[in-house]
Amino acid sequence: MIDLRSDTVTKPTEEMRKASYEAEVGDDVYGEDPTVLKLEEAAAEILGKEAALFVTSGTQGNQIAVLTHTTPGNEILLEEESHIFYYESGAASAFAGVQTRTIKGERGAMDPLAIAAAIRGEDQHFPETGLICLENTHNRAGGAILPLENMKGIYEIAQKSNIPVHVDGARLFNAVANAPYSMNDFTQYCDTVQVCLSKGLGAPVGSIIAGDKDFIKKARKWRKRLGGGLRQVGVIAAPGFIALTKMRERLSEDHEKAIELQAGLANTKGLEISNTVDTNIVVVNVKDLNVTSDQFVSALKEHGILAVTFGPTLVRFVTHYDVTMEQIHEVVSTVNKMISK
Ligand code: TLP
Repeated sequence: MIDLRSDTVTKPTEEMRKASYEAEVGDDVYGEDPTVLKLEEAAAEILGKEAALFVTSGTQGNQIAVLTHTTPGNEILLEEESHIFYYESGAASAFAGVQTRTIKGERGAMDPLAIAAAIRGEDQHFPETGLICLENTHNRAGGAILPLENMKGIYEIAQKSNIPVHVDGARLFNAVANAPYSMNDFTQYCDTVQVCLSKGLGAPVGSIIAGDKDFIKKARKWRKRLGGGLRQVGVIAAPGFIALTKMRERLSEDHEKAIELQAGLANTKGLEISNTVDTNIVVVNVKDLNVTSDQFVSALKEHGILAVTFGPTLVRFVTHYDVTMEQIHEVVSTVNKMISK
């Protein structure tokens, strides 16, 4: 099987497995796991924030951020197809008791003026706007990189109203790899950020949230409340450290594979590429084949290729460390044969 369902499917490298075996560990709830402390310190530095916290997943990191920044009854602003709104099982309302207000984006980017208009004024009828969430790269916008200017515009508006900005940066390293900007360029325009170690970076488990010391102190308590205070967790922080320090440089290879896949599939009769490929995601529209995305995904599976549905006629392919350029070529030729049958 060639698995292009997500960049979450990568298996830990030999070096990661070895690091896990050899990791120095301690009880992290007591703050005594040296491997976790090393990871958190390195992450804070790389993300340009005062402090960082190792959490179990991207979803947990985002939800801890929502919980830490808001109080029940607040309203949070987020893009209408953002992961926090679309794919986190309603967690923000279930846990934080906040109301979500979505704003339509253009390739994932919300207009700062729309944000300004959505911020609530002083009125007893209104909820308070407690948080603005951005997503970079934007998953459902096909891995689109949020322009730095857009982040800046939103952050300036947020600051004027004293509203924190959280970035779901599950794939922010992909943005850095393909944009003429550094990590700090991006993270200067947010108060807190979540990055996944277990996507393009290849770690088996884990995410990082980062922000100022006060935020991380409160976030640590929310992590504990959610049952995310782990013990000798250096065994998973060790592969996370390798992901963070050694796997960022190669993300552009995944982007090259995505461009190659897009070019190959664009030449396939009946398929239409529905996104501009900025990073490692290719979204294909199969409507001209008169099939649904479910039917197309099932047919792909019979031919040894895994992808996911992304809408009634949309199919998502994600490139990653565990798929080679040769396999990308194989996918293109298999899809061509499959369609021309
Ligand atoms: N995304 C997954 C699925 O949940 C859809 C995927 O295969 O793309 N933020 C963003 C932008 C994400 O894409 C994801 C995962 C998360 C957060 C959540 O991360 P995990 O899966 O670690 O909870």
